[in-house]
Amino acid sequence: MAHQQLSSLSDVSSSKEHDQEDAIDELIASLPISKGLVRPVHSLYQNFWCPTPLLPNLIAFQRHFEAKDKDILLVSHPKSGTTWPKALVFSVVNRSRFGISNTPLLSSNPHEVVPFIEHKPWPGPDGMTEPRLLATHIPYPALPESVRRSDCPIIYICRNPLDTVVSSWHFHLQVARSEDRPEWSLEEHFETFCREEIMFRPFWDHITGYWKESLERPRKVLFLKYEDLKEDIVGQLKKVAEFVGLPFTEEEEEGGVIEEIAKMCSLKTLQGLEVNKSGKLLNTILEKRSFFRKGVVGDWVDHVAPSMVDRVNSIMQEKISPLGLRFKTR
Ligand code: PAP
Repeated sequence: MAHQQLSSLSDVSSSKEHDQEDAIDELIASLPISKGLVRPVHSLYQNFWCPTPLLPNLIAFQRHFEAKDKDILLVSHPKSGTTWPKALVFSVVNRSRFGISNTPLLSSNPHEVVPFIEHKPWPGPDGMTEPRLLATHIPYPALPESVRRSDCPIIYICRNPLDTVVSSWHFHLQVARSEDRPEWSLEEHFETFCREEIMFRPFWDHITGYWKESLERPRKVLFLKYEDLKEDIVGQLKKVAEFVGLPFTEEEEEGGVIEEIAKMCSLKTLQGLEVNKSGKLLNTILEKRSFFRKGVVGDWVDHVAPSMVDRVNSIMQEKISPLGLRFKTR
């Protein structure tokens, strides 16, 4: 009898799940779509363009994720150098569990150690060791309610938009080659970027959403720039450690722990590890090595035409300068 009741209960809950899945499929099918070069299909969902195949995971995350105050969320716009802070934040947060000789970064790619929530079928973060360290490209207004309401810290990383375009072009060309899709020029890529109908865009709304929140709630959102990490990695690591409530002790500082973390997470070290030289990330078509390229600030100078620079500068003048946010693009 009890067994019968249980199985009818589980029938009810699985039929509810089916109904919910059907409702999500219907919702996705009703969204405006854009087809283009970079990824075959994007859908306009809650005012941002999302690669359509990621939407079921993303919506499940929005609906079911219950943030804990101890969670840490790492957010970025794609190709802002996210791989680097994933390794850095993981090392800072877990430094009492792992040293440089046994860090999981030696045997796993940073994207495996700190997963993107939208790449993981739900239940995403179940069974993760606390504090749970998660990443996403979702814009601020679309984060799950529980993330915005709770005290869980958010670390946002952004990068000079011109370097981001160049990095993104190289990355997506590699993906296209691996799928035997035709290639496209940087000029075409730039135009696609300006049209904004791809990859968690509009870009400027993404950045300013987190920037404004970091000004209003500095204990909730830490806004980092890739260029600042390059310029002063030790200072930035101290900032991150304080922000997540785990400041480096004097002993650690004197013992060179910060420099050790910086070296372990450097492009040179991570790129040189066997684990990052071949193979694909779980559940994706993405080559692990494609996340490591040059990592140079100002790489755009060798690629981008003056007309593109002028166009980006005038957009920045309008959209971000009034908010006190600047990138060096001259
Ligand atoms: P994602 O948004 O798909 O996660 P993301 O890591 O943001 O990718 O972008 C990769 C960029 O970060 C590459 O920049 P580039 O194309 O200009 O070279 C990559 O080289 C850079 N990168 C990856 N790991 C590091 C690191 N440890 N230090 C510095 N830069 C890094």
